[in-house]
Amino acid sequence: MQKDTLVFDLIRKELERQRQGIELIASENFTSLQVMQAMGTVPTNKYAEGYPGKRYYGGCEVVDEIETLAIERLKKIFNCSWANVQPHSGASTNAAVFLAVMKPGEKFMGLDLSMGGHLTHGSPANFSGKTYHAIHYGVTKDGIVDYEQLEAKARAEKPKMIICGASAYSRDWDYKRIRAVADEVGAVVFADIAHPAGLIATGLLNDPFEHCHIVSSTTHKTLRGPRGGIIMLRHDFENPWGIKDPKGNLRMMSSLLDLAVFPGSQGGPLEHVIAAKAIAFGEILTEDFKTYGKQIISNAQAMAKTFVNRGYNLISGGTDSHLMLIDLRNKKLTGKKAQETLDKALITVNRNSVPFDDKSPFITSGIRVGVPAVTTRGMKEEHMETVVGMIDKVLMNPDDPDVISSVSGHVKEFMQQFPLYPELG
Ligand code: DSN
Repeated sequence: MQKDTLVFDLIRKELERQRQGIELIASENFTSLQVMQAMGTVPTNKYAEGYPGKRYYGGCEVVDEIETLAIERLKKIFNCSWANVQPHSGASTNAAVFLAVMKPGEKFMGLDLSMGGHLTHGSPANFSGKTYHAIHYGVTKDGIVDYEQLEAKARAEKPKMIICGASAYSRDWDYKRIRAVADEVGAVVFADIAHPAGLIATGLLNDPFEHCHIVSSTTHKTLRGPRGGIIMLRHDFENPWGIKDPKGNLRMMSSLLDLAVFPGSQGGPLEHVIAAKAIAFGEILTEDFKTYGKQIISNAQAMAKTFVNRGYNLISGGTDSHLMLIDLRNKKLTGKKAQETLDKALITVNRNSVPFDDKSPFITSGIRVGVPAVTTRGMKEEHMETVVGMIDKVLMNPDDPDVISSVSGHVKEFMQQFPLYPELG
């Protein structure tokens, strides 16, 4: 068969884009070569609806071994008793958790999208906000989760589920405090750790599993695996909320969640991606990954300090994790303008609403900046100063093509010291 050069040329072009630029999107990372290689392999040809040992198709004995390996490694990372590695993405992961726990129209609570939350935590544009009754908590003027508001709303509204977790929030979570109020009102606590999972895996942030009933994550952010999702329970439990499966039977929480992934919301699992997840989970269990996690935190701290020293307004004043949210209003810039201008200089960030934003989500007043990808490229604390220096130069001269072109030249030269996939030639 003739090689589809059109597509492969575009893939090559994307490789060059990733190599040349400074990748600061907080949710992105660069997997190892073996994780990528596994994704392009033969399990993609296999249907395997069901779970290891309980499939609806023949010929599943090998993918059973792959999936079991992924599950066992994941359980070891987070010291869990049960895990599901089949969700195709973060959004489908969360859809399955909703399906397992909630009936349409029931009430739940999550961090407001405009305050750093995620679409699947109750945005009116998302299945979570359309199918269920979403109420929200926010952050204080200081940019910290407003736990008092969360508690007051939980007591007044008695939601069935409280979600902790965010997409654009730089501080650690007080899971214990959320569990305490959830116990008072009889709510399920669901932690979506898609962003900080790699830092939790390495013990660098609070452990949500100690206090949350259900934990989900993506696998492609700080966990540095393939694009996908996972759901975990530290301890399986008979659900005290009387939640029943579609046939009306009371079940253990693990069983409700398994049913909600398949057949509840997905069909055939992506076993080639699960193979890549197994490889990534193996990498996470190494000492090298612990070093990586520590370097992420050191780099984020160094970057945050440099931004603050240059007069940037960081929401909450800094970060505990891998990302920071910057309010650009004192710099007379919108998030949109900043993102587009930085793109021209080969520096990739995303515009982001900041708490109490007066601009639309399409324009925004802020940008979100994260260091997992540049840390994978090998950057250390001292490089953060160079990177912030380049960002500052662009943002202070957003309409000067000469400055932008000089910075993009500098970026290309600077990034040559951090090779990406040299094996790919
Ligand atoms: N889109 C992801 C992020 O950038 O945080 C969340 O799903």
